[in-house]
Amino acid sequence: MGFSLEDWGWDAGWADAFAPDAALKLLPARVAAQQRGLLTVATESGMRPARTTGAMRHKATGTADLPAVGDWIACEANPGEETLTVRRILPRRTKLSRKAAGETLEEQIIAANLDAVVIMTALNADFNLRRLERFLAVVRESGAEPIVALNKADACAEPGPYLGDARTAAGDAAVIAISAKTGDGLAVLERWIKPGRTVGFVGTSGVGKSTLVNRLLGREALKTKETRAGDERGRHTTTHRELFVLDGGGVLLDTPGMREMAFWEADQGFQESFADIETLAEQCRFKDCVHASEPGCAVKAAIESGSIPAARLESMNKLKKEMEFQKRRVDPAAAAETKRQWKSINKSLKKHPKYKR
Ligand SMILES: Nc1nc2c(ncn2[C@@H]2O[C@H](COP(=O)(O)OP(=O)(O)OP(=O)(O)O)[C@@H](O)[C@H]2O)c(=O)[nH]1
Ligand SMILES: [Mg+2]
Ligand SMILES: [Zn+2]
Repeated sequence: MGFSLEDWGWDAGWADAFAPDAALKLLPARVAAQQRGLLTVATESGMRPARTTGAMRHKATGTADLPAVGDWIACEANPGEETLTVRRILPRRTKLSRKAAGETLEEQIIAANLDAVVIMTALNADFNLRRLERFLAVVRESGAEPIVALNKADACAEPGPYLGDARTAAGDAAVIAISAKTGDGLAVLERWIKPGRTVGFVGTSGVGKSTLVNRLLGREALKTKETRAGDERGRHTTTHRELFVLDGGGVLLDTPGMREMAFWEADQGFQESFADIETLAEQCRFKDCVHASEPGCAVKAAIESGSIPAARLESMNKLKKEMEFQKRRVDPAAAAETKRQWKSINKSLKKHPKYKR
């Protein structure tokens, strides 16, 4: 098999970004996999191991300053050694992040430089609209295009209602029903998979991400495993993130199942995700309407008429609260500002004669 960086998504833009590193005789590479501290990177001369320096790790203020899967990096070759040393990360075009699981307040980069992200759920007990909304906001925030794929259509008697709900939540993002098992719907998905583009697959364990990546690759590159009978839960079969190059062009990223997609930063992605409600809110009588019990609330009216599901406003409020909580923890200035805003919202609400709680 021939090997070229173009297969891995290298283009004129990356070459420009790399120009200062080229002058220093560094080598361009893309992080294809990461297992603990060790990176596997694609270079002009094939796959090689790479590591960061102690100095780079010491200077890093968080994981965002260290290479992640999908990153383009500038490396130094060490005479007589296979392992490269990472010198610089080229500025990222997109960055898919979440808050690391658990109590720690740390950003976890899932992947860098994805052009599109397929949010997968299965058409069974795994389907969860709230989770889907959260994934959509996070993917939008990353800068990559979200696509919602409802997998296992072959095993679902009535996909219609799922599709309807998913379309309401997805807004302008594409929603498709597919079967990684039979191949149904994959032709549509292939619209996003093109030479020079990188597409990631995310979703909870057992939805069929690795089965789908195998099918698209046309070989069994990844292990897959049956879900538990009864609740359809997966067994966390995939344990690391890895990029794969397709014969026909395009790069795919398989990821381990993620149940949690806690926000790191998602202002922009959040607004895009709830654009329908945000637009309606412009017609509310009060500029600061929180769509609770204010008179002249256009959002409440839309809910009563059935054009917006009540659950959608609920999840919007819930996600907003979580996002603001997260922001306050990370940024004290934002904390003060949110407090000031809510104070004035509450004040104007209380001044209104019809306000009652
Ligand atoms: N009926 C049906 N089963 C599928 C389909 N896609 C995947 N499966 C099955 O679902 C199970 C889980 O598939 P995996 O590909 O391992 O799931 P995964 O999302 O990679 O799971 P993790 O690696 O744990 O995150 C396997 O038994 C697959 O054969 C499909 O379209 N239809
Ligand atoms: Mg898997
Ligand atoms: Zn309102």
